[in-house]
Amino acid sequence: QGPVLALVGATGAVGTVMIDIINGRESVPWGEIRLIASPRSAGKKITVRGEELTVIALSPEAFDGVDIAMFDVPDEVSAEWAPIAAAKGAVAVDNSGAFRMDPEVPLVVPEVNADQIGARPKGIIANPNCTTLSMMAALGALHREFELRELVVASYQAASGGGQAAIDRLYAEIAALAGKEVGVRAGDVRETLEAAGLPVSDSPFPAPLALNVVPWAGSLKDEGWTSEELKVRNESRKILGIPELKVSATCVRVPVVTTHSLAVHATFAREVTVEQAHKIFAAQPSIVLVDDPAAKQFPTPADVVGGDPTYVGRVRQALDFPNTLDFFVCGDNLRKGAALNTYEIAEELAARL
Ligand code: 2RA
Repeated sequence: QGPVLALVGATGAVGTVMIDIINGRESVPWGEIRLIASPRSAGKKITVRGEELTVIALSPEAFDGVDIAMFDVPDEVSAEWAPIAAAKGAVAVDNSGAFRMDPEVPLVVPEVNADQIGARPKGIIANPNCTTLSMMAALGALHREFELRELVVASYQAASGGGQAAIDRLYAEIAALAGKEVGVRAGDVRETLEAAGLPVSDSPFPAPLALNVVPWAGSLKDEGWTSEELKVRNESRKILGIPELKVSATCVRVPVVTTHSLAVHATFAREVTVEQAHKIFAAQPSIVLVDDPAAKQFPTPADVVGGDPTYVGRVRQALDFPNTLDFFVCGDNLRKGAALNTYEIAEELAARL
């Protein structure tokens, strides 16, 4: 009999992708899969690997006999319930922001720092934020060879990072603007949305997102930085094990439904050529290299959404910065950026139980 896996938040957006990932696996190591959600969703039936399962309500007893509990719930729910699951003997793998920077909680990307999985004094392992995660496979692979020193990134983040309401808003804005000649005069997109009953004051975004880009993701932190930008800095340092890594990030929301992209400018201790970087990316199973400038081949969110790998392209040696590469990555923020990485940690744990 294999280990018991619980999925907390089974009916949410990431939980749904998680079930899709479990259903897509050729084989799974689990003796039992238990679906847990808020009392509101309890009783719902969901088919997992051909078996109809009934969602049960979140309670301490729900964790009885559970070996690994994956949490895809808001921060405050994880903060309360992951320790309860751990106290019941489960390893909690948490996709919220509640524990990521806790020094007693490893922050894991299996292809970068799987060795950290064993040291979990609180019985909790954290999954990184999707923005950081989207570039970690690529940076981890390069860091192993060339020693990363400095990182400058601009993100191009999809609406779905903001949840279902954010996706709905983007579709509504696109529908309201379709066929109209807007985006040609300052404020005309905003005014057209307002006339269609979509004032920006009702939006999860602080500006129109359709026909626009919005240099804001997350919440305001000290000195004008956003929470997303600080996560990129702090989480990259922790995952890569470089506490002094110099990082500067600008996080931008773009009118893409799903798949985050990042323009990465990474400086290493040693010289790295495009050819060497290509070889390293090509050798990493979780990376797909799409990089043929002459044929205009590079990754875009529209071409890679729904996929598991990190897609890398536009790899260039910086002309004016020694030991520095510029490249572009795309990763599905709901899959590798959230559900898939959490599940890969659970699989890694199952192999060690
Ligand atoms: C976002 N990274 O894209 C966040 C989601 N966790 O908004």
